[in-house]
Formats: sequence, structure tokens, C-alpha cells
Amino acid sequence: MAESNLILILGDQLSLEISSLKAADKARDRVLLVEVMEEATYVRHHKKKIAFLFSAMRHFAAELEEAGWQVDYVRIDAEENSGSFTGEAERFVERQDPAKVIVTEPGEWRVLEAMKAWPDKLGRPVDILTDGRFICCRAEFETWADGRKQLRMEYFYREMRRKTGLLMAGDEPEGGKWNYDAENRKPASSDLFMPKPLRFEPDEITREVLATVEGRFSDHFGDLEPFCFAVTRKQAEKVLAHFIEVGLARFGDYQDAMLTDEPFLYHSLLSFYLNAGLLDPLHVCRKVEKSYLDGEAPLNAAEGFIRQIIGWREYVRGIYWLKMPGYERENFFENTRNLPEFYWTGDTGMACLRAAIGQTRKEAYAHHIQRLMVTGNFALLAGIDPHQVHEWYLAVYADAYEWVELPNTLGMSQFADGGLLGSKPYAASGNYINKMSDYCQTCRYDVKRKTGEGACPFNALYWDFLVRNREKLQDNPRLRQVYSTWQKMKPDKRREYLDSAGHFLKSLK
Ligand code: FAD
Ligand code: DLZ
Ligand code: SF4
Repeated sequence: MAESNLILILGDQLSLEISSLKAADKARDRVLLVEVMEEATYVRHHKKKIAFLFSAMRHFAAELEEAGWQVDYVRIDAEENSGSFTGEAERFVERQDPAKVIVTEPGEWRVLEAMKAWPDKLGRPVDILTDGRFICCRAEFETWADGRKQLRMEYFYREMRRKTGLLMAGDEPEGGKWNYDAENRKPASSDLFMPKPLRFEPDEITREVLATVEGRFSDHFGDLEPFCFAVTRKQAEKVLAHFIEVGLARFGDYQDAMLTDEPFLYHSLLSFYLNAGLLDPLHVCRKVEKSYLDGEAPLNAAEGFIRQIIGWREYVRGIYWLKMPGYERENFFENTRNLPEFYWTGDTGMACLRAAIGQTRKEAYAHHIQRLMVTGNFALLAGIDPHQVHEWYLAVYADAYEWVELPNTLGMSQFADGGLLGSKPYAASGNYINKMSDYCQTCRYDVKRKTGEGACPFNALYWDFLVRNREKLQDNPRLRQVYSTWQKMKPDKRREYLDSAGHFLKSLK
């Protein structure tokens, strides 16, 4: 018999279609999955995120064994567990002496760098294969980006539509337009019918994981229970079917809306499963396209959803690999303020932040506009160190892996890359939050008051941000109007704004 290989599958590669498995021989090779402290603590992940991944990994290992694979599974509490991918690969090599190691490229630069040292460390070849779950591989994105002055998502997205044929009528986009976002900006109200998310009772495997996570990671952020995530492919498929049945039709309309008592609205809650490998992005998009073709979902909803996946999701991954290393440390505004303590406790009088952070603690989830226009917007306006903001997002969301989190946080939300992802910073006063949510109705601050005692802090911070960063932003054509408004303001008013912001920032802990 030919010599056996080691097939290493990482916690976010839980797919039977993953390229490392595709390259393997079931009769000959051994699969290895490892729960390791380094991955659970390089940022202190939300307890729910760790529990979700450990449970999904254990269920996936069982699925592989049932399908006839030989699987080595190292649990976090195994006595001999070395605590890292490298250590576990070394231990496997000692145990089994495989001919070579086969692994699908990891989602994080940090892990890829470690793997590049493996041929020497392990004393045998290491094949690092392309991750076929993405529609656009790294090399294809590099070719697309090469020589372009601006890397606009919209143009990239059109290429992905052509490549996949999703919502295409021949060479033309379905309905005649590529993008129906103009129809997708409605605020929601609580009297709308809101779908409730599917919730899964923990089985024995999950209950065991929950006990372990409570025991080992009790000092990490977030509530562990109730734990209701899908942890198998079958369950994740049910989440997808549920979304298509009850959420998709209104997904577009209310994509940007926020309500205090409705953390999920019409969002799909699929990012956990897409990013961990339980669902395939193209499969998800084809199902959504079918719902439109069957007349069950409007075009603005189907197009909006598909754009998030084959557009934004693929695009941010391309940017990540194009710009790493180095991207992680970019800090265009040279911000140095520490992340306020309330990002970890939710203990703030600002109702919008309290709701978004409270929900994050409870669910390890917040939807896009909460991440961008509440927690992200505040950090941007207050001048928080973008690296600390990045580490917070990476830790607190159950869908967070650096390839997707970093460009969204550092680029889109904090403008720390100077505008690679967005043509202007996503900075907004309280007015935007008031328009898109019900948060201000119960806030102790008054969104209509611009300055002074009781005024919404976002209002003064907005102008303070623009004035503080004037040199860097004033030539931006999309901000000319705003700076001209500032110039036209009476000097007293301007002083009030800056004093208010200064006073607030001084009190920020
Ligand atoms: P839906 O609103 O239902 O959208 C459908 C799918 O589209 C999502 O599941 C996701 O796969 C994809 N998608 C939507 N927007 C984006 C985007 N901007 N980038 C990539 N994919 C997108 N998404 C992550 O998956 N992981 C992260 O760590 C992450 N960090 C973020 C940090 C910040 C500061 C911001 C502003 C956004 C971040 N996003 C991240 C994008 C987005 O917020 C989440 O994908 C989304 O909220 C997941 O919830 P959902 O599945 O209900 O999404
Ligand atoms: C996020 C995470 C955590 C918390 N734990 C593990 C783990 O114990 N074992 C594992 O294989 N993967 C884990 N992951 C996901 C990895 O961090 C992820 O695979 C890499 O960051 C590459 O994207
Ligand atoms: Fe947030 Fe200001 Fe509205 Fe309060 S008033 S919820 S701080 S935007």
C-alpha cells in the first residue's frame, strides 16, 4: 500500500468538498482535526463562537467517520494537546509518519505564515491547496486588481455575476440593472411581521462542548447560553431554507433598519455557517436565485442578497490577501485612543451602543448596519485605535475570521486604509441612527440636540471628527459639501460643537 498522508482540516473548513479532502484517498490517508488554545485565545473569542466551532468540528469529524474516513480528533482537554496547529501537526508526524501533509490554504495570514515553515519543521512536503469554496481565487483577484486605480466592489461584483451566471439574462443583468440598492433603504417598524430565527436544542455533543467552554473560557466575553446555533450541515441547510421561506422577500427592503427588540430583522444569519464551511456560498446563491425565478422573492431582495455574497464577501477576501501583511497595522487617521470599556460591558447611556453591544454579548451577532453605523461609526468618530477596534470585532462575532473581518473593520468601517474600500468614511451624526432605528426613542440623550448637556454625543463627535481630520479629508469630492456647511456655520456654533465633543471625549473611559 502507498504511504499515508496527513489531511489537516481547520475549524473553518468543515466541508466535504474542501480541496484537501478532494485530494485525499479515503482508503489510505488520515484526517486530523484539532481544538487548540492558540486559536481560541489569539484574540479572546466570544464563548459562543468557541462552542459553535468546537461542536461543529466534533459533528463534522463524526460525519467523516461515518463516511468511512480515518479521523484523528484532538480535543482541547486532551492531556497531550500541544495547543497549536504546528504542535499538533508535529505530534501527528511523530505518531503516524505520513508521507506528506495536505491542507487547504487557511483564512488567515498568520496561519499561512506558520504553515510555510512546516516543510522544514515536519521534515516532509506540505501541499497547501487553493480554497475552492471561493468563487474568485487569490490569483484571479490579483489579476483583476492589477493596474486599477480604484478597486471598486461594484465592478468586481459584475465580473462575478458574469462568471457565475447568477441573475443574468444572457449577457445582461436580470431586470436590466446590476444593482437595486436604491430600493433597499427602508426603516422598519415593530408592527411588521418579523420572522423568528430557527433555534436548535443542544444535543449531547454540544452539551459536552458547552461544559468544556464554560470550564476553560469562563473569563471570555459573552453569554454562552442559551446556545441555539446550528452545528451540522443538515441544520445549517434548515437555517437557509427558513431564511428563504420567511426572510428573503423583505431582506432588501429592511437591510439597513435597526430595532431594539428585533436583533435579526430579515437578515439571513448564515455568515457563521458560510464561513465555517457548513454551507457553500454558490449553493446558497443558487437557492436564492431560484426563489426569485419561482416568483417567491422580489428582484431587489435576491440581487441584494447575492451581491453580499458573490460581491462583498469575495471582494473583501481579495483585498485581505492583496494587502496582507501590513494591512492590519494601517492607521490613516493616526488614532490612538483606547477602546472604551463599555464595548465589553454594554454599560453606556447611549441606547444605540447599548443595544448593539448587549445583543453582541448575548448572540455573538449583530447585523451589518449595527456593526458599521453604530459600534463602527462611534469608534471612528471618537478616534479609537483601529487595531483595537479590529481585535474587538474579531473576538466578539461568531462569524469573524480575519480575512473577512479585517477589511470590513479596518477598511470599510474605520477608513484606516485611507479609502481603499470606500470613497468616503462611514461617519454619521445621530440623525442617521434616528432615521434607521428606534434606538433614540428610549435614549437618555436627545438626538435633536446638537451640543451641550443631554445632546446626542454623535452630533458633536461628527463635526469634531471632520475638523480633526480636515487635512486628510477636505479634498475628498464627496465631503466638499460637508466642509462647506462647516465653514458657513457661525464661529460660536462651531466652538460649541468642538467644546461639546472635547468634553465628551475627556469623560470617555
Ligand atoms: P446578511 O445580512 O443576511 O447577509 C448575507 C450574507 O452576505 C452574510 O451571511 C455574509 O456572508 C455576506 N455579507 C454581507 N455583507 C458582507 C460584507 N460586508 N463582507 C462580507 N460578507 C458580507 N462578516 C463576516 O462574515 N465576518 C466578520 O467578521 C464580519 N465583520 C464585520 C465587521 C464590520 C465592522 C462590518 C461593518 C461588517 C462585518 N461583516 C462581517 C459583514 C456583515 O456585517 C456580516 O456578514 C453580516 O452581518 C452577517 O450576518 P448575516 O449572515 O445575517 O448577513
Ligand atoms: C476560531 C477558531 C477557534 C476558536 N478554535 C479553533 C480550533 O480549536 N481549531 C481549529 O482548527 N480552528 C479553530 N478556529 C478557527 C481558526 O482560527 C481558523 O481556521 C484560522 O484562523 C484560519 O482561518
Ligand atoms: Fe444613539 Fe444619539 Fe440616538 Fe442616543 S440619541 S440612541 S446616542 S444616536
